[in-house]
Amino acid sequence: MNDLGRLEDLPQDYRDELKQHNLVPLWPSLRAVLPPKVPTRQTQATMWAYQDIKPLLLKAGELTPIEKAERRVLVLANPGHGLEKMQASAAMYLGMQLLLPGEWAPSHRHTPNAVRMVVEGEGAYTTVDGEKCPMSRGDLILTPTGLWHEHGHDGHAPVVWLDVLDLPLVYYMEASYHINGERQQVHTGQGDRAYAHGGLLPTPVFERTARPYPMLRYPWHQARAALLAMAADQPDQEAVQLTYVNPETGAHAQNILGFYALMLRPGQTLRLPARSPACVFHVIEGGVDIDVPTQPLKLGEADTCCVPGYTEVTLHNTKLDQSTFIFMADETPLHRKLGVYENRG
Ligand code: 1HN
Repeated sequence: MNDLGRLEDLPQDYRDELKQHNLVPLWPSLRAVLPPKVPTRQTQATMWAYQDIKPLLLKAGELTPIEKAERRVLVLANPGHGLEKMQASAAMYLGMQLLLPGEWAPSHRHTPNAVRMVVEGEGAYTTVDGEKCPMSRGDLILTPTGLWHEHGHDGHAPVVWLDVLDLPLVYYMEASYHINGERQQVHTGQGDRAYAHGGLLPTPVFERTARPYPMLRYPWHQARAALLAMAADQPDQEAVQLTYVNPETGAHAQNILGFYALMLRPGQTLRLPARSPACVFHVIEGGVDIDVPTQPLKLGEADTCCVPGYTEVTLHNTKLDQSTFIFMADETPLHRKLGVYENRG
């Protein structure tokens, strides 16, 4: 590879004149923005243990009333990006949110898309676009771009969930903003009931405008049962994996990030190919050792990690007598839409 000219090779008066006119020479920076063969990634393989997060989150519950926080969240920040950037990867934001019994997180809507993966506790609910979505461990609840959402808690113990947003991307695009609203009127009709059975679509006899997000809550008991049925149906199948999709279109449930549930059989080792998007893993049940080139990550129940794109990942179920269930989030829909998606095998 030929060496390109450096900035220091240029006379200072020429550099000063360029600067005055808001001009920059490309060649000294060309290799930095276009490195050979593999992109430079700030995203580092990083793990957040729930046992570290939980006491600090409960402490936040004592220190900061919900009225002073609106959303009481500790952000899972990737040190490779700088903690103050509050990003897990280039396009993904992760946060652990605490809601205490009786608390209320008021209604708002915003341009970034969000999902919640419930980590612990019973009795909380999120109302999204007028649909009241109860929250139980492992449930996935969508709050897609522009839809009103608010959280309440009628139970007796703290509830914690993992928020996954495409905030870093939407913010980078200078398209991130919110609007506060009134408490929503709850209507009847629940997507997880209407679309409870694969292959069977609700069919109105009169034309109705298609809703872009017909299913807002994906109960864990349904996803878990589907994984177990798949595993039993195809005992030789290597990867027992589901994608959370829009049941009307079969496309990814949201536009920018992809969401999946993965089951590892007892003791199973599964190699995932190097793909361009970064990926988040969160253990719903069981335990997994995750091998990436930089360091091994050991995840127990409720632990979360992020790995950069273009990285081969090997998962090993550390439980010999039980299956491990993992929630995954990645940037696949975004990469595919932009035409930069790669699977390097
Ligand atoms: C948000 O609206 C929520 O509604 C959680 O619970 C986390 C992080 C950044 C921006 C908006 C929520 C968020 C957020």
